[in-house]
Amino acid sequence: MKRVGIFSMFIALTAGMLLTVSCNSCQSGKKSVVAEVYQPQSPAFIADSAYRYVEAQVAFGPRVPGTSAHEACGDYLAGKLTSFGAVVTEQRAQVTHYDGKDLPIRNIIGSYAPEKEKRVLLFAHWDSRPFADEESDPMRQQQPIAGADDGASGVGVLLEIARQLQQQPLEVGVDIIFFDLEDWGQPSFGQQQVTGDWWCMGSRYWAEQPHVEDYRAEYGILLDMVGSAGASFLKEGYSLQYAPSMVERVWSTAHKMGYGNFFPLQQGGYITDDHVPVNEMKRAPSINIINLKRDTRTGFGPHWHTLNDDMRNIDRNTLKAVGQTVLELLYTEK
Ligand code: AHN
Ligand code: ZN
Repeated sequence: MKRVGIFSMFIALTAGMLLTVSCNSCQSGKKSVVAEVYQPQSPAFIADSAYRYVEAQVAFGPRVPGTSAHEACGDYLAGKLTSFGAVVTEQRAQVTHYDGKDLPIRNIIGSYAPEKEKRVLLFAHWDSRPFADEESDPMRQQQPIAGADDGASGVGVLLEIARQLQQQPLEVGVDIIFFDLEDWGQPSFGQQQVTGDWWCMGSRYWAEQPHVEDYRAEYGILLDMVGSAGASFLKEGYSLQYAPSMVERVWSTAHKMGYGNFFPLQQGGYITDDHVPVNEMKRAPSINIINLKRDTRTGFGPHWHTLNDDMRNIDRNTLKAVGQTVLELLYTEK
């Protein structure tokens, strides 16, 4: 009797619990565990594909404006965008630089659905710095950098995004711009201070004379140094100033996707970069996803503007974190 009583009490309790559970889950589906897992909307960003696009650029040698390696790499990039179904426009111009050199600018633009009013702008610089001025040896300082991270990484991620856009078209229009002549700013070894600011020449040219009259985009995203292992994309100062809601969207998307380690919820410094002219000329409220460090002298990765900025720095996990986050943003755009 006693044992049966306990047993039937156990059955009754268990049944009651089951009932409660099933009733809870049918009445409030939003509270169930399954619904809390974020379901990505984007196709898979193939990091190895992006890696190969970085490698291909670096294989041309330093992409220093005015050199044949630069011109050949430009042809490669324009060809890639065309093969991925973008409408390609090139902007060519000349500027006379602080050292008296005439330097060419070649901005390479790939547009998806150019007829659409609502647009997103994605950009990176494709030139590489003509001198490794952060090297300590004065001889080494004079050599051009490979720019695997500084330049090629952002372009590589955008080429993989272009490939995805061809396979799965979006509702919104997209413009991918590879800006030239970003990285010929004042060398740190120069004794004399040169007058004027010589960073971001390609993006300044485009922001003043865009490829389409009165060009505007809903928002813009700059990728700069998005390839190295253990990168930390602190919230860059101008991005927070000009496009705070985009910073919020991108960082929260990264966290939902499981890439929170790469996107700390911390503010970084103000970086003169291609998003500044784009913001100043009101072409698009734009953010910069850039590897910023709190523990280095320069505030960037230790390989920054040195001869160490080569393929050894490039880590597929970092390319993936950035590429998948940006893709997710695009494919959740209404
Ligand atoms: C400054 O150091 C002020 N701007 C650096 C922007 C840059 C150079 N990004 C890559 N290379
Ligand atoms: Zn640089």
